[in-house]
Amino acid sequence: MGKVANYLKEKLERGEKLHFTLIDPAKVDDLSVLEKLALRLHDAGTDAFLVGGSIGVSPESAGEVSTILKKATGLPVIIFPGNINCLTPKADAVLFMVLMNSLEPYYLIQAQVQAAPLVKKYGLEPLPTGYLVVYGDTAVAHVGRVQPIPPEKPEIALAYALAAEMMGYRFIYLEAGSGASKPVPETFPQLIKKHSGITIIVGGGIKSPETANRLAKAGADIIVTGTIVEEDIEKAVSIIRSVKSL
Ligand code: 1GP
Repeated sequence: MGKVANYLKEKLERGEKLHFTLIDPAKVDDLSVLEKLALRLHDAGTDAFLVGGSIGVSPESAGEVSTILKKATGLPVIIFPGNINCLTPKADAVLFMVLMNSLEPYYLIQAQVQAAPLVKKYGLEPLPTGYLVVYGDTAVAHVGRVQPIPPEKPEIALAYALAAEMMGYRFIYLEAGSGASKPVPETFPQLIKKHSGITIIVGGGIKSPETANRLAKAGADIIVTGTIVEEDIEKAVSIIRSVKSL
């Protein structure tokens, strides 16, 4: 197991709930403020940074952002790839993902085939992840040609999570979509936690400590927030603190 996987595993085994901060390089207008922002998030207790986005990320911008985050905080920087253009040797690891409910072969296998030689060349640690996009009305759903999961059918999400686990993925990422109007239903992590041992990441549309806490208590092991960092840093800090206090 690689360094980042070990870091996460040790924390999870201690019973900690984890928080990841997502930084989309396409939305960083001013790199000079990023260091201060990163320190603030680090001091609040975020456990790692995800770097990536669906649209407009270049390897250069992902590299610049990763370098600043790593240097400022020493926390792991994990690429969260919208596509292969997000890959950079400046990060530590990559969520090596399959968009499980995509209808598009590119997101099921071809992107991974394109990415694999680069991941190896860059020395990025792959974190095998099943990625499940729940709602149909978000950028990631549009770009990824997603077949949405009916919110009142947690058993479908469970079936995907079990398939992910049986195929050897270490993580299932339940995604509402960045900036989604609502987070994923709590019943999804609840049912998956009850019936499988896979590590559950939940993100998208989380804008309050209460929502983050509810999802973590329902079974999410790792909470991801992105948009709130851009919109309201104080709120982002309070979300991180509340997750880390569980
Ligand atoms: C998106 O899950 C992440 O991929 C975070 O979503 O930007 O809505 O916090 P938000």
